[in-house]
Amino acid sequence: MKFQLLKMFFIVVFFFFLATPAGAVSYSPAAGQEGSTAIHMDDPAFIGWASGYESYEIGTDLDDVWQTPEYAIGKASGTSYDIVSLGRGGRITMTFDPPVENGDGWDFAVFENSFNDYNLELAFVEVSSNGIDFVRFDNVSLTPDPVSGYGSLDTTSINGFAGKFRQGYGTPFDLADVSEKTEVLTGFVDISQITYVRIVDIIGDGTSIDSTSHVIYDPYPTISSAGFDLDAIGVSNGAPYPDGSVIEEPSPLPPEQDGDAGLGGSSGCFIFTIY
Ligand SMILES: [Ca+2]
Ligand SMILES: [Ca+2]
Ligand SMILES: [Ca+2]
Repeated sequence: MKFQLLKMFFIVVFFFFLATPAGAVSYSPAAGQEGSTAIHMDDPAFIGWASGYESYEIGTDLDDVWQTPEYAIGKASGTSYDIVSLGRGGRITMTFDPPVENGDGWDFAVFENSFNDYNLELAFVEVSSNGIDFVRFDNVSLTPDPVSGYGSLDTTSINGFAGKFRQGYGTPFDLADVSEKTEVLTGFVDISQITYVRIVDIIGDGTSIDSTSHVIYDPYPTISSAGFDLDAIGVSNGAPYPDGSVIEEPSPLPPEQDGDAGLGGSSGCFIFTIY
């Protein structure tokens, strides 16, 4: 009898853990799905687009045909070709005249050219009001394993990166999310007049980490147009997220690896690992 009770107890415990997966964190799903924060390029909230660029630093594995930064100026095209590729590990700084302002809600949205909802190339997003001091949006990647060049990402496992959604749909960013960063609090970055947005390609082979020290995976290796493909950056200066969208940021679990990678979790405090 005692043994039966014990057995029952362990069965209950087993199913409890089965029903409560360790990584029960879910971010905005793909464009078109319920709860998605994806913003369509024809959304009336857009009042302007990037007006220029500077500091186009080309990464590796990038053919000449994809190296035209002018394709990222102006309205999003939603196509595969009206883009500038960054190359593996490349970056570009887009400029804004007039500046992007921190209004109520999301303030700008970044468009990539992915032709589906899962073969997604990711980039860090950084903003500046003087072109010298940049602050990066916090980001989370809970993708558990390396992803091949034609592999898939789960949109609900990534947050705070450009490139979350397929072509024609922008990933929105709210400048209020960086309002507590040191660069902003000390006045080096003024989120009421952002004139530079820098897009930094993430090399998804396991060498990049997110704000909470998780390893970031994205399709790797890719060739000829490697890296993030920027179609456009649209400006709203504050607009509501789509009805019913999931905008609160769930607290990710700290990374499972041990060691000295840094502090994580929901503290908002993190340490960059120097390689
Ligand atoms: Ca805002
Ligand atoms: Ca690419
Ligand atoms: Ca474009």
